[in-house]
Amino acid sequence: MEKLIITAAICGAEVTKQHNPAVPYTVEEMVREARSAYDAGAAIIHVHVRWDDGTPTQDRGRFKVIMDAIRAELPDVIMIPSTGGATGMKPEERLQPTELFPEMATLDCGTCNFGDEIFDNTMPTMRAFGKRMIENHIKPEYECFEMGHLDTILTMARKGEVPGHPMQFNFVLGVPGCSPATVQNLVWLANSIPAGSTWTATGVGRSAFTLAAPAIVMGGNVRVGFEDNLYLSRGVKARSNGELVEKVVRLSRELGREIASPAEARAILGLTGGPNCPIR
Ligand code: KMH
Ligand code: ZN
Repeated sequence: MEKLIITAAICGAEVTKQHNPAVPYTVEEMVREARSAYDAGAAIIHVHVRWDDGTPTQDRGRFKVIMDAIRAELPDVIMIPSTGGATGMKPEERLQPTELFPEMATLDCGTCNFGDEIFDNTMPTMRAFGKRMIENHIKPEYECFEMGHLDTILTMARKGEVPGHPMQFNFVLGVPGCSPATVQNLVWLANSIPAGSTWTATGVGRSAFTLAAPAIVMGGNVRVGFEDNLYLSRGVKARSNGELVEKVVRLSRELGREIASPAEARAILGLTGGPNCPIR
């Protein structure tokens, strides 16, 4: 089995310092959280950005400042900026990080309920995002929140509307209103992707580690971080993203799977850019 790739979603767009005071907003806080996750074993940082007051933004300039600062601190880390942003944002606003030519970026695979909100990803939106990623040579991480999202994106890949083989999927399970974080759902999704693809499991909230454990055993990869989970265990808030990553590392080692470095993760994911390519 390949080594385990751990992604840290250090910030997200929905959680705030009221939920957990360690949620990062400023450039310095983002670098601090990226460093804590990296030191604990994360090869990938999933990047959302905020203004200093915590407001989520997809502003290209803010992404550049924050990704440059993380790159200066952690030259080899893989960054996956979000094109999902926050619910309610318009497609053009969301696409701004792709103008920085990152190695990878998220591509969300369909519309869904998202708590009390609607996360809007119409077919024309997804076609526009796929076209941009093909043009800018960005490998998408296909975010599936619903079982049907997988079929949608596989059909689009067959038509050449989004980048194809080898595809990287992130099964984000447990968002209120979307597919629940069950082992059955994870098994179905992992068994439904094309041979040679890679996948990651993200269990939202209390499912973080109960979804991580089967993903580790099944040969998938794992995402944790404040975007998805604020607690280390029942009633115990994580003091950093690094603490969440450390728990995944412990689980993985107990289960006999080693942790991938960024260079090893690039090889597993088929990323062709060198460590310094992300922002050209
Ligand atoms: N904030 C969510 C509405 C992504 O990064 O691509 C969407 C999200 C997905 O976080
Ligand atoms: Zn995200």
